[in-house]
Amino acid sequence: MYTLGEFIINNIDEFYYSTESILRLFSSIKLASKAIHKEVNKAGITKKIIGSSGIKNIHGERQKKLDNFAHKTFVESFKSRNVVCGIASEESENFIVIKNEKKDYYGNKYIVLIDPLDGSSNIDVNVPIGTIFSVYKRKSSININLTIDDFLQEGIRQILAGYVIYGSSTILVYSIGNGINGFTLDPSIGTFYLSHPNMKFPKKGKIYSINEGNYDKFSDGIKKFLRYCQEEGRNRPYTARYIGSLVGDFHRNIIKGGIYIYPKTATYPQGKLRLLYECNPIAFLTEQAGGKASDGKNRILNIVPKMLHQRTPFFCGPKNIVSKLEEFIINCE
Ligand code: AHM
Ligand code: MG
Repeated sequence: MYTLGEFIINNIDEFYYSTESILRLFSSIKLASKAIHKEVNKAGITKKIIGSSGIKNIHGERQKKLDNFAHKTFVESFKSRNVVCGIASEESENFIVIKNEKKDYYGNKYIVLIDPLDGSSNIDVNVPIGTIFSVYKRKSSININLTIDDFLQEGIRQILAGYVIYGSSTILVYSIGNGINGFTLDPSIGTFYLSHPNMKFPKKGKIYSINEGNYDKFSDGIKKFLRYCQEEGRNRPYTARYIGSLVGDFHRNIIKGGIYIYPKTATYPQGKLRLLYECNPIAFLTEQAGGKASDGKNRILNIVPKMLHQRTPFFCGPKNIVSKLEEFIINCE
């Protein structure tokens, strides 16, 4: 059974960029996710980590202690490995610049965008939560200051994307653009082992995942699509499953076959989810797993971002179901 480290080394030729860089990037991701795993697993027995931090984040949402812990842990972990020059996080209004103290050859060429703790509303109730990460090569030259343009890159330019789900077990799923693979943490020795090789969306998905409590706020296209999911038909009705954390819903849907839907609503006219650190990495994984990710009309990975915390409607899952949803949206305009 491969460990994550062995798997990376055995597949290193498929990483277009330097070997040293990917090892440093993964060293940061593994360490931070194990620290979060540890905190999540003792959340029930210590008040230190559950509940609100007492402050609101930049989106006006009440920040949980674990959001804050996860943000700080990832930032520190990337900082100490001299591979990343800038981090944008859901929990920070502006991007964070990281200086390469050692000024070594590897020279911190990479940009990380991260949702450190996705599904915050599930923290206190022992339901799966996750971390989502996305990595790019910086656009600007290494000798000048980072700019916002280094972060506003189309999703298609991601060189590494993935998530960690903290559920009944902790699983890290990633892609460097040659398929996607999942690794389960053995907490007794702190090692991730390959458990989900070459993950692909099943062709015949039967699940739809949406917050139907917002039904009255959906467009006619979405309402008609939901009706379609619920009708008798070929491979239908579908079944509804919604956790309320993108990572948890996506992880189930890729294994069992299903579509995740977060459309525009009256409350969120641009959609709720963030393009850069939620939708793009999940869209990258979706495509690598043979699926499709769309904002209803456009491929998510082709959207040119204008703002760090930009929102978008988001639909991802097996190609045929996502295409069907797009038909309903376009026909109802
Ligand atoms: P978060 O990153 O602040 O936790 O929020 C993002 C989450 C997604 O993971 C999830 O699918 C969605 O927001 C749930 O929203 P809602 O409660 O409106 O259904
Ligand atoms: Mg999130």
